Amino acid sequence: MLDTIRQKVRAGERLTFDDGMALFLEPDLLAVGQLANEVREKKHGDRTYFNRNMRVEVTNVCVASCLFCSFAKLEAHMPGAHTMTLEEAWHELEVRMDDPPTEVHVVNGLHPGLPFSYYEDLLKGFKRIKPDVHLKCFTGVEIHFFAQHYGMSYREVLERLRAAGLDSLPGGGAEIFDEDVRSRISADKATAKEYLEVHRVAHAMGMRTNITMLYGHIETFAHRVDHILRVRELQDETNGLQAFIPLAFHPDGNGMKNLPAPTAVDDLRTLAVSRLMLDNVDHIKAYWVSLTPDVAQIALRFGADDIDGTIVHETIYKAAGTRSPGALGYNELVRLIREAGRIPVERDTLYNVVREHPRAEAPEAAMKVKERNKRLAVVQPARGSKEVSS
Ligand code: V47
Repeated sequence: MLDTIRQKVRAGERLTFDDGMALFLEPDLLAVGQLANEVREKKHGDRTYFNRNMRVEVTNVCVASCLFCSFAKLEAHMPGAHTMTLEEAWHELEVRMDDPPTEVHVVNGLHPGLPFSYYEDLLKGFKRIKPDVHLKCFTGVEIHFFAQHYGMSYREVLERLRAAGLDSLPGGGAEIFDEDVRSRISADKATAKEYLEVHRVAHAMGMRTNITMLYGHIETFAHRVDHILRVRELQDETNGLQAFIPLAFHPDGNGMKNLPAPTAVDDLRTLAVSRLMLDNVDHIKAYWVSLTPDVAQIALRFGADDIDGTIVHETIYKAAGTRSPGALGYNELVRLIREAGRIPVERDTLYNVVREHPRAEAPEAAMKVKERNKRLAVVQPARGSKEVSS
């Protein structure tokens, strides 16, 4: 079966639902990865994208009770519930103006007690501080909630937010589109149809968006393939998607805490299958916060061409028990990508190149090992310590 799929991919033929299933069931993970890598290299060569971004989660108060969420609090008075004042939210950007991000990414709970002007003022304030910052804010689920809660159409919500400074939508809230799974893990928020319609409207207005997929909980491979195909269908229609982002489920502190987290093999396979199925989406993102930097680095050989950014202050995955650090420095991201044998390309949110770094040269890397061993010999002369050979 893999041979047939390989031929189809090389001939530029589109893969079917059955092909997607076969890729998920193929025991030879490396063969699947290699095929995805071929497609990735055809599209992007060694180039690997990242950006200088920061996350702000202004409120975790949320009327929805998603089974996978460890972040939300149902009511504002509950312990651990927080909502930033506008000044607190703006301060997050103000304190980073020495080394400013090019993107602010905002994701929130669905707070029932804030006026719509809070969100408009939030965006205006960020732009006042840094007029050229890209505001990638509010998931399709949040936009649907705003429309319902404040009595507007999706287009009206998006137009008002765009007038206040919104530039694009992040991909959160997609979870799994299959209606049965969705009704079990997140029954009380935008349906798959509504979520996709928000993205359709945003694209019609010329806004770019991302879409995610939350995998590794109660869904099956068939649900994942179905999800990916719905993304492909929307992209055929609108061509407004920039990146697809598979998100690995983290079980700590939520309603599915008894489930094991997906393994690295599952992570790499899911990224590879996404790359192979989504022939019309330019970028597959290996979100290092969800995967850990180590797995994200390997993912750059399994179809992924983007690793997300510096992040700075993430709370959703922290609450769900991620082993990833809360932030990665710019140089750490560059090193991570270089050591994977790729070329680090700093991008802005719309994938315009900000800076392309040179690739690592093998002799240089070897020299570094020798240099480090010399230093180790100096700082660790302790009894019983072993020589590190280079
Ligand atoms: O919508 C919540 C997911 C999303 C858990 O657009 C969880 O560039 C795993 O949307 N385990 C928010 N996942 C993050 C997000 C995102 C991330 C990176 C890049 C982009 C982008 C968007 O996180 C939520 C939800 O699907 N999530 N809880 C959990 N326990």
